[in-house]
Amino acid sequence: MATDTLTGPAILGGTTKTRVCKNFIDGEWVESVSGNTFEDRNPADTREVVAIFQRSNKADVDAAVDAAKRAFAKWRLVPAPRRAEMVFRAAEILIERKEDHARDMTREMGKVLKETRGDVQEAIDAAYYNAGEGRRLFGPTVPSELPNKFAMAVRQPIGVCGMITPWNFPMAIPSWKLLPAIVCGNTCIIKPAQDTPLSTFNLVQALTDAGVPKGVINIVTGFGSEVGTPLTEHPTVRAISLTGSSAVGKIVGATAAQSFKHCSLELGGKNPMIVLDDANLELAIEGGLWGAFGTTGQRCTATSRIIVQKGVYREFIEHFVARAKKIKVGNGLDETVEMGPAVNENQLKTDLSYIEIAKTEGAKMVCGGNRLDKGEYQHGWFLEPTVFIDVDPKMRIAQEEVFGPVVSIIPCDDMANAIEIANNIEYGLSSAIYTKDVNKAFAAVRDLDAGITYINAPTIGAEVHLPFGGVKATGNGHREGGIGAIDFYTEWKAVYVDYSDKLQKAQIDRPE
Ligand code: UN1
Repeated sequence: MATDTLTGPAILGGTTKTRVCKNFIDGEWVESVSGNTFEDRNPADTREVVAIFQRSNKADVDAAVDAAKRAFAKWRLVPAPRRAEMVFRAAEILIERKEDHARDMTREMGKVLKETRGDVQEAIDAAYYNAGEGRRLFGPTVPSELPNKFAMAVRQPIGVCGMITPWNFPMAIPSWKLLPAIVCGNTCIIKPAQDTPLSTFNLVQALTDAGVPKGVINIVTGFGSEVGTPLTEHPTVRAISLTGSSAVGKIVGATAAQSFKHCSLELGGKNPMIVLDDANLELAIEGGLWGAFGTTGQRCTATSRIIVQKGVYREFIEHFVARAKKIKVGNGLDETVEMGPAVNENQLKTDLSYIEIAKTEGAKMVCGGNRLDKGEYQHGWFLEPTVFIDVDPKMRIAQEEVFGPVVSIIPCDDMANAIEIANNIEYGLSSAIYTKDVNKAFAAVRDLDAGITYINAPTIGAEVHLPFGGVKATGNGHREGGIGAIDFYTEWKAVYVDYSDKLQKAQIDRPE
């Protein structure tokens, strides 16, 4: 395969040559200071190099931060509605390029085309939502306790922000971070996951084509220790937003605290779906299959525990397993395929090791469990949809995040027992309950210890205008999406205007 050096990623039209994508710093496509690169390979067929990216280090991060700092001086003064108009235009551009970007994404991370179209759509949704926020950015105006005095609070940008994003939603998650950040007047450096930088390039290209000026968004590609660490340590960077594992979140949080950065951590999940005896069983089965095996189980929100009440337990398993066995696994570019590969060899190894752990613990495997590596599968990282039943909630397979197409089915006695099992876990991102009883549904909303609860729908499928995030080891109290992101990317400034023409003393000048 011939290799060509492009000034930027070829975003439209096919090319037979391997793309070489440079870093994007100060509006220019530049090579890494070290000159080193790495390959982005297709997990469905590792013979294909999707693109080559710069293997960057601290020197590249420093250059990007300098550019972002210079750009901030001007960008913060652009009126927010004008900044937002650029984001709106980017949404329109992404609509035109949706199919190309979805295909790039399927090639770089494996999920099926329907889902990668959904990922691009999520970025479009985020763009429309945040474009609207440019005309709001509301703050409170309150009566002063003193006469002839005006009191209000305004939102101000923070400054230079760093984003570290994962491979599972390679355009949606960068959009959740970049779009509110720039509408609020910040400038950014993004380090996309090394498995999926191309989708971030495609998003940033749309924003650049929509008029976002140079230096406002910079991309530095590479590995966590070489790019993520210097970005998190850099004193000029005032906010860090990470979506990743809880283990990495602990390190990023501790590092960011050293220079008092705003820090938003969106971490792991072990999301429960409860099925009560009175549930619409067909709906619950369909939802469970989508929640567990959609995106090859590689969502923070994936349904990884299905807690089923005893009265319907056997029937649920019988139909769920029969359907799971029929899921068509393969290359996501084939429209008939329902589940793509694991993103890379390491993830596949993790999945397989958890399958072994579960077997050793005594969980009963009734579906899947094997790597697929023959015939059409021989060049990819494919795994069968895997189901364990009769799982004890204390087993590691029921406690730890796998991030693969592996689901544990756990029996429960009643609603109280189901909630106890659901909550007795380190994480708290998403949760779901299937029941026709409105009283039980609302009690579950109150009692499930998670940032998201679905009634009669699986644990996946959050929309961009509501808060996204979780409790306990899933995060540190911030939310993405909706107004939560605006809160994260702004600093409040309280403003008092005294028009009395005399010194007035708050808390002291009071009528007796
Ligand atoms: C993630 O898995 O990190 O709610 C994000 C969902 C998607 C986003 C998932 N809209 O499943």
